[in-house]
Amino acid sequence: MKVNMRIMSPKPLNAETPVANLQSWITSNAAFFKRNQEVIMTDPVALETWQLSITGLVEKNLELSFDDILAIPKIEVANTMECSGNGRSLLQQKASGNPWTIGGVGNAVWGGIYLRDVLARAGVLPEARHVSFEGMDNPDSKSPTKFIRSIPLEKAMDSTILAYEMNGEPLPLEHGYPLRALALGWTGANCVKWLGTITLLDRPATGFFMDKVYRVFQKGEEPQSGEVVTALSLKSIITSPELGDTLPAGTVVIRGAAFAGEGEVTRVEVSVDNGASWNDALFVGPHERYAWRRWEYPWQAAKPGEYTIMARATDERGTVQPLTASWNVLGYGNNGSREHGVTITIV
Ligand SMILES: Nc1nc2c(c(=O)[nH]1)N[C@H]1C(S)=C(S)[C@@H](COP(=O)(O)O)O[C@H]1N2
Ligand SMILES: [Mo]
Repeated sequence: MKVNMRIMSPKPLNAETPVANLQSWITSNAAFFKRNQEVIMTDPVALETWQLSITGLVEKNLELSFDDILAIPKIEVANTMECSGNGRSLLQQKASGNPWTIGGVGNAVWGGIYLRDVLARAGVLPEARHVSFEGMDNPDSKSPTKFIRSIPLEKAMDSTILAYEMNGEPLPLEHGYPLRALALGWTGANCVKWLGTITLLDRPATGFFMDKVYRVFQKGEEPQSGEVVTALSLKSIITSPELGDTLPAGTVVIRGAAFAGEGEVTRVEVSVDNGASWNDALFVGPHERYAWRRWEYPWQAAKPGEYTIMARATDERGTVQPLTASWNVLGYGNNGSREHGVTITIV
């Protein structure tokens, strides 16, 4: 099937998945959103010469070849990855950055190894607290530094993988070939592509991609004073019908996906009356720890008119997705039900 990615910038490539390709549990590699900050790798590196360096606060520096990586027990895990800025253009108040609608998210089955298996080989020194990832892509005029991001050691040891496969295929070039970090349940910014170096640190990494962006802050505040973006926010998206659709009265099956980052989506409800009443949706398809859950709700649309459909997810702790998102300068984590409302006409 031909994929009509919605290109927001061709260079570096920033493109979101069209709604038509958000209908399945697995998002195909071709349709998966692409988000790049820098001059992206245009030629795959030769696997024979490729090396992964593990350095910093380790007992011994390691250089792993691709064969060394393949020799470590393989795991496969379904994980929904979302760009921190997904949904930004749907915010009431403008926020700067790529104008994502709902397609800056996708679900894939990733094949690779646990990061802890690599770290154990290098031997983590007791002072180490953070794990920094550096990509092999190079800065462009807007990004003064290489793409370097760190995550806390706890996350690195518990639920972070190094992926070399995406949906059963070698990791595609634009998704980080040959190896990327994947902090399960966390936003894309924590999932460094074209991984070249892992450094153990006693504090978070610094630099442009740690201090100036991927932080939640308000106007007049220093970016660095804001919280670092980590896990995905509890959220549901409506994938069918689509905004502006005109449908005949009768049964309209409303479909979507809901995710909770490190949490578990336990309930999804749908409202077609501006939030006055909510109806339970049914879950369909797989239910896996870090993956979104598909849901559907058969709505009996009896009366012609204009309707705005909203969905809201609840997690295992009883937290309910907010009706309205909380705004921040860079527009991260938009998970408002209202902002994600889909207005259609019944005739
Ligand atoms: N090396 C490198 N890794 C990166 C980026 C990048 O620009 N360079 N962008 C990050 C961001 S912000 C996101 S949302 C995801 C996007 O991954 P994808 O293009 O595979 O969907 O990659 C992350 N990892
Ligand atoms: Mo992102």
